[in-house]
Amino acid sequence: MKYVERVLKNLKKQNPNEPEFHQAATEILTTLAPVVEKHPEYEAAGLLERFVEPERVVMFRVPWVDDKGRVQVNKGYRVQFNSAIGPYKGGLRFHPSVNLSIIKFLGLEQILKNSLTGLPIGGGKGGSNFDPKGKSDREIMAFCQSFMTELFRHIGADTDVPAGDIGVGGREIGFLFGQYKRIRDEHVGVLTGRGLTYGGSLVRTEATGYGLVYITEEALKMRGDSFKGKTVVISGSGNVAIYACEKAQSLGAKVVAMYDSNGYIYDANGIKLDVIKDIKEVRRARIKEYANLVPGSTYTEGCKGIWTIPCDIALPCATQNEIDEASAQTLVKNGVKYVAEGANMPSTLEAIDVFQKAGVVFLPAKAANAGGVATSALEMAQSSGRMFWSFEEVDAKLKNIMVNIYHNIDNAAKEYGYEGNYVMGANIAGFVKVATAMMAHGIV
Ligand code: NDP
Ligand code: 2IT
Repeated sequence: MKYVERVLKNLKKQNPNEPEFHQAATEILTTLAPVVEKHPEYEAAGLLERFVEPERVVMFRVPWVDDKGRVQVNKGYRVQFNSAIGPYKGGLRFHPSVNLSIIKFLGLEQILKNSLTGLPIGGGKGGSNFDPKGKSDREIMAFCQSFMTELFRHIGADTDVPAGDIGVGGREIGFLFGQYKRIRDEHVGVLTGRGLTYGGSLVRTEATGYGLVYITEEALKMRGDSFKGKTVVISGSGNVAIYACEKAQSLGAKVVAMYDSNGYIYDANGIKLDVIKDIKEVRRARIKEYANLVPGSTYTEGCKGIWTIPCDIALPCATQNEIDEASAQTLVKNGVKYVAEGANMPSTLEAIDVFQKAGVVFLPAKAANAGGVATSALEMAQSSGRMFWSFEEVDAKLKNIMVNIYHNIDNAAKEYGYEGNYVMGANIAGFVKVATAMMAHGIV
């Protein structure tokens, strides 16, 4: 049996009941076969076995008291996956669906994503099955303080630097940072996505969505095309979706649909983003309200239908496995030309296959959404240097990073004989740097 197949088989056997982790590992390992064939020393060094095993997994109890005085208990996780090229770096997700499999898939992806940014950051991810929906600010604070009361001993500005993800935005990072600072008595860059008054970076809020559009713009440009006049469908209406919409609109695209976990809105005239921002960022309400506020728009219960809306460009920006094989087929039938993943692993393996066979330009998450973590690394650089860069400066660096990622994955795909296959290109380009560092470190 070939090396990658053996490692994958063992991984499934040793980590049963972790379907998301299996899915991410399958996608990654199957594309690395040509690399490990070229480098037999990797197998001799057990490199892949080490690559798929987290360096450390921390799981802990998070007790807190709700507004009715009842004790609640959640599960907390931090997976410190790989520190070969830098301190562990990756977001925290607060969502009721969170479990070890989901945090491990996100952590594995994060290793290669962070490598692609070209910056010195290793891979990690964490979170909790805590559901922030409907909670008061005091309940959010109580939960975040309890979460950090355990997490603080495992993280540090040069050890592990968490950030936001689903359910974790500026408010949560503020509470988490406040508690870390209180316990450790250190005002350091231990979290990114901090507020601008306490060490945060300009553009971090916009970075993932803007970066997604920058890399897609480069892919369009290399084909003599642009966002101008394109019809775009964006799933989700959170941090990534909102700023992807903002940048796509500024480049002349028409975004016609978005959703939250209850259903989607369709606005043939182009989505009014100020209305979405007010509903989602200010009032933390449901997207359904958009249809009452904007004449001519419609709301449909359920998420999946969004992929039946014809578009030139689809930007899935909500969650894993939101595009299955049937949705991919519908998108292709309706003429989609570009799919760029803002969310992590939003397309199933079968959906990716449909896009690639149909010749759709498919930009996988670890390349397409790397702008968020790249700007986190820029925040870390500013913290270390005790500096504060202008919006224009950070935005220009972000754009440059995304353009470089596009060409790196394009070149890696070509070098290995898979031109235009950006899943291959991203996995290979991301892996080679990590593998080289791991080899240099010996068996650790
Ligand atoms: P937010 O919490 O800000 O927004 C998440 C959005 O996705 C909301 O609209 C939410 O709807 C929707 N959503 C979440 N879970 C589901 C679900 N199970 N079914 C349907 N809709 C769902 O998160 P972000 O925008 O930060 O993250 C979105 C995606 O982007 C995630 O996959 C994340 O891992 C990825 N990502 C985020 C980065 C960042 O910097 N924030 C960086 C790189 C990737 P509702 O409000 O109803 O729950
Ligand atoms: O998936 C991701 O890359 C993120 N949620 C951002 C991580 C970070 O450390 O900024």
